Amino acid sequence: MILIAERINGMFKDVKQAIQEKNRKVIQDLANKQTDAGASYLDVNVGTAAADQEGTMQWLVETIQSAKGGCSTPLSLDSQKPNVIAAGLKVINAENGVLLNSTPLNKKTDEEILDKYIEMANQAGPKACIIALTMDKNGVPQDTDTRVAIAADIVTKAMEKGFDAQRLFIDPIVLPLKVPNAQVQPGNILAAMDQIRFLSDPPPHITVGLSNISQGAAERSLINRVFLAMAMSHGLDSAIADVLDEDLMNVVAASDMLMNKQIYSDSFLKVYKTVNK
Ligand code: THG
Repeated sequence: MILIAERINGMFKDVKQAIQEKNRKVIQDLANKQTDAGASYLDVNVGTAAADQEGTMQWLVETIQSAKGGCSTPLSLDSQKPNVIAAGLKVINAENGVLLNSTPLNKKTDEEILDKYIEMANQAGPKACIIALTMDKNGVPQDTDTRVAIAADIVTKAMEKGFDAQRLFIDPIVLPLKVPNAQVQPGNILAAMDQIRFLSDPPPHITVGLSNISQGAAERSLINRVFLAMAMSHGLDSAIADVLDEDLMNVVAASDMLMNKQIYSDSFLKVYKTVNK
């Protein structure tokens, strides 16, 4: 499972405050803690903390990279603005890879946005990957078929540009459950995953913003981890998630084992932690 750690996001109060006060320690502690917990990537999202999003993205990237011990966990630059991603890429060390998160297929104000992300990924090196949302100029689809149709257009566009599907993460977009009429969405998303995994061979990766599903809800961790287990059986091989939630990480380990991705042993939880360090 490719885990993208969610905590360095200006949406969180402590991170927002750290950005405003230029408090490097808060950010560096989160980078180190999430790395120790087994993160494959650290998501970096400036949120709404500062007017200067480009400068904030650069400050976050530089702060993380200069963490004690030199944090070398690859970053996931998270913005729907190509200029903010480009700013981050200017100062990043992408040797170990980088994720460009997250572009829609197209936007009313930017028909070519996916092309721009593909171009930036190509410039960032052969290990650079993209997370593309099943979203277009009409917004976020609510049904299975539109999600799959947009995913197909994303895969087609990548192929036309010679961008390997294995460098592509498709995100069918998880919305909060606690919204009127939203309870049909998890089922629609799972059904979309069943089709997205067969759009190409080898297939694109499939990822989601897992914590979206429980925003505003009770029993958040329980909802997150049950949906994660369900989604993993429908082809999810990546998630932007709270890697500091140990119960969630145990579900990842057990699901990988049940999906035959990790060999069974009585100590499979311990082994998973060691292997993914
Ligand atoms: N897809 C992709 N990228 C994404 C998302 C996605 N990036 C951002 C987001 N969605 C995933 N990350 C988070 C991070 C935090 C929360 C949800 C998703 C979250 N935050 C608390 C809240 O809103 O209740 C913050 C509260 C606090 O300050 O503690 O739930 O879908 N590609």
